[in-house]
Amino acid sequence: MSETFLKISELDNIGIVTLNKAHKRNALDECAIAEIDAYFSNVPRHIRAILMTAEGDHFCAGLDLKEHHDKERTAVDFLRVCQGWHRAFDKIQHGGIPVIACLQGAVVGGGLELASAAHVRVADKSTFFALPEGTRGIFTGGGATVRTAKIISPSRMVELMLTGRVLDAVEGERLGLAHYVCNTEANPRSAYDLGLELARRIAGNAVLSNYAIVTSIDRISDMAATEGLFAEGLMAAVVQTGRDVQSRLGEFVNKKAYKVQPNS
Ligand code: 1HE
Repeated sequence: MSETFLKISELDNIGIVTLNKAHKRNALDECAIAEIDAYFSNVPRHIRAILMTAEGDHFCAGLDLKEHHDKERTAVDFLRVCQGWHRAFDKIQHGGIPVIACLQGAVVGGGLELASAAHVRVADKSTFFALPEGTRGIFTGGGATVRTAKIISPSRMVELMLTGRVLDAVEGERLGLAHYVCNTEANPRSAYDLGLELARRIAGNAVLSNYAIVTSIDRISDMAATEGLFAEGLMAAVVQTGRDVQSRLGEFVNKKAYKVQPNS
């Protein structure tokens, strides 16, 4: 039986998606992208958050360079490859279910493009980020010019690509590539443990709030202010009148809800 790229499991209502080709540093070939697309096209209805993890010392080494080398693709072939990545990663980002990525080791090239599609990135201190495409004579094709540039700014992405500079976990956190750095003195938990705790917490939010958060904020940021404010109002009108609202706000009104506090 041939090995699959993704290992899928569940913990209660959390989907756990594990990149499972550690011997190739989880490099992304055409089958890997097809499996990612298939899972995120059809997430089981009871899943409320997804934890994306990876086997081995490295999250993902990006495009399978051997496959690309061996296939001798034409420009049209590779345009189709890119469109496949764009489709799959768009389903991660805009599928309506929060995705928490647990990172370690290399998060490079297409691996960074994959991580950039997740909504929360929790990095082990071993994590390093890079866009080595320039040094390999190629270009990003899995959405970095849109997603990663939005996170770190186009100017920083240009500099990273031109120089091939490698950022460590803390530098990545400073730029927004990681939201948390783990396995440190200040935060001794593993990235997996913290990622799972965050996934559970997020899964406890109202489904419609999570849907609005992960599908509308990024899109609204691409709109002009007038359209953005209108879209925000529409989204809020749907969410604020949703099924869960009366009971959740009732808890606050009846002084049974938690209070927002520092360090929570
Ligand atoms: C691979 C790949 C890969 C490893 N494609 N096979 N990405 C890169 O430029 C990163 C390329 N990889 C590396 O720099 C290193 O492999 C790592 C820093 C990630 C890990 O180093 P290390 O020492 O742990 O592993 P290794 O010995 O380099 O690799 C182990 C095996 O994985 C080896 O295969 P083997 O058959 O000799 O055992 C490697 O060839 C294989 N491997 N990375 C194919 N990327 C849509 S466009 C996106 C554009 C990009 O993503 S460009 C960035 C590509």
